[in-house]
Amino acid sequence: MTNWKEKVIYQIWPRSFNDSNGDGIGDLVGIIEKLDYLKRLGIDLIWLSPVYLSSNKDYGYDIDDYYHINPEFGTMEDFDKLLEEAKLRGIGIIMDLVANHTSDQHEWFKKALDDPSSPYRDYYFFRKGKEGSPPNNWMSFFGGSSWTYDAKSKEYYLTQFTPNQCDLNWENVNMRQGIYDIMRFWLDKGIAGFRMDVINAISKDEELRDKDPDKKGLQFPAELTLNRPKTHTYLQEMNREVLSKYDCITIGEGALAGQEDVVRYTHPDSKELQMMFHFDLHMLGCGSLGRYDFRKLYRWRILDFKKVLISWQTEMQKQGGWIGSYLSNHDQRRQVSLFGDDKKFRRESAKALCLLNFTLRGTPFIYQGEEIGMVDCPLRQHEWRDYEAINAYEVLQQMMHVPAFIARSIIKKANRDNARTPMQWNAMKNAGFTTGKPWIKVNPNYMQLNAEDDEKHPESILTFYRDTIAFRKKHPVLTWGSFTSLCDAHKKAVVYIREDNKEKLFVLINMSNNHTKINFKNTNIKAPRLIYSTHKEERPFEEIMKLAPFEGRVYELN
Ligand code: ISL
Ligand code: CA
Repeated sequence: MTNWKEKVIYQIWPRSFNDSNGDGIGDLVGIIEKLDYLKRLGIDLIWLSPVYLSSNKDYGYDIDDYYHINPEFGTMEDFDKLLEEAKLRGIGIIMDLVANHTSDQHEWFKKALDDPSSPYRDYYFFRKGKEGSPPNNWMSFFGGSSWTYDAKSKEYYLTQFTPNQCDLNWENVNMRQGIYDIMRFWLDKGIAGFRMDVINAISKDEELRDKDPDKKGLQFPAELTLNRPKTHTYLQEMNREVLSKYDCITIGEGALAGQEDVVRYTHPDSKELQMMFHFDLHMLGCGSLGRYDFRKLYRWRILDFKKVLISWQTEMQKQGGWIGSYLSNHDQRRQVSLFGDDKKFRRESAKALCLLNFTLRGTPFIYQGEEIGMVDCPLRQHEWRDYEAINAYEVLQQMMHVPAFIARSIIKKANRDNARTPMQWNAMKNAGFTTGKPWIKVNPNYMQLNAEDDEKHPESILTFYRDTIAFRKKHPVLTWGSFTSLCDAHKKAVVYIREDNKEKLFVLINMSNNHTKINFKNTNIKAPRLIYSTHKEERPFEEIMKLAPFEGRVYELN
């Protein structure tokens, strides 16, 4: 069996990766064209955000048919070719399994809607309303009610994301078998495994009770819809019936999953999943309702970031859990803009964040464009494409009475589109992404910020990613070794030791845009040897260590 934990994974959000036929939309042939680029980078696996037939209200996460490729992306032949070409280069393909919901155009849902007595009705959650209102007070992930009304049957159905993403009822055994069939179909084709979309949301409170019934208005029902006990039962069944029959990787997306939850999902004894993403680093600065919760948006400090990071590292190690380690993806702002400095220290901070992600305990993920230090692309209102952003603009004004100009500025900052603008390949028109009209704006900074330039420069961010991937692979201690945090109270730098019985590596990363000092007098850290760093100048160890803005170093301890 493959040891998937030691792999390096690159996420492709296909729509914005590379367009091969000039229609302005990235596609599978476009990905094939870039496989050599990915091979040079040194990654092992590609996680492909959904490429199935989709209604595209949530760009691929609202699936009409799991057995067909979205024609905008190509054909099943293109997919098979991608799989084969990737394999020739030693790269595996991870598919996105969206099993919490289907789109309202999926045949299951169409049958369910057409005929209330159809067996498919129970594949979803159809309920009568309460006094002219939805069945309960649940608020959707994207704002507004979680229920969508069907005028024909006068019933509501549960839609926890967009109104066309209909939540599946995992209580229904035939539905579950239907999902397992889909999984077998793709695994039999030879894919490497699945990233599972909001997999911790598949079981809901049996009675679909109101959240905090005494409170007025909609409430986000976290405890009633996330990490429910039965989620584990279903995942164990899925593992028994499907996953255990294949040598495949499994990564769950744990929307708002806590440490105890992630341990249960990923502990080998649970026989559920191998690894899980958590959201806690990205929730920093957000209100409890997420990125657009303007009432509680706050400024976070490096110490807050460290606290979350260290606690996850230590707890997963102590309790035997395993995370997918990531700083950005298609749902989050660009990591340099969010955690680093996208102006003066763009290069330095991109490298520092890379070094951090690749020296932690957990399996590292890279999101397309991260490896060249892409930054948020501020978009004007008519350039927004994401449903969540467009909807939140209305919700903020109508339900929360925020003036339009403030709503706009909140959206502009946190919009998922920030990280969905096209990959910047070169300095040619549209950053070399397409010869046609791109479906979403290209960040105008592509003349100075693109992969082709970075490939030429030994000091570039891209070169640093390559070197860092190679560095991680050369030092298995970075995957398997223990994690011990030092200098917890230091306000700027993250400092830790990774150790196994062969090696002891000492990592220091300045997370700030200021110079900083760390005092190692009176510690037993003496004369370690520098083996890797973000800054190329010779940096001997000193008892009072001085780090430049976003400087990171790795020493070997005796
Ligand atoms: O981005 C978010 C909202 O601000 C997250 O809460 C997000 O909805 C959550 O991470 C679940 O994400 C996944 O499922 C969604 C889809 O829109 C995201 O792109 C996907 O990663 C629904 O399928
Ligand atoms: Ca195309």
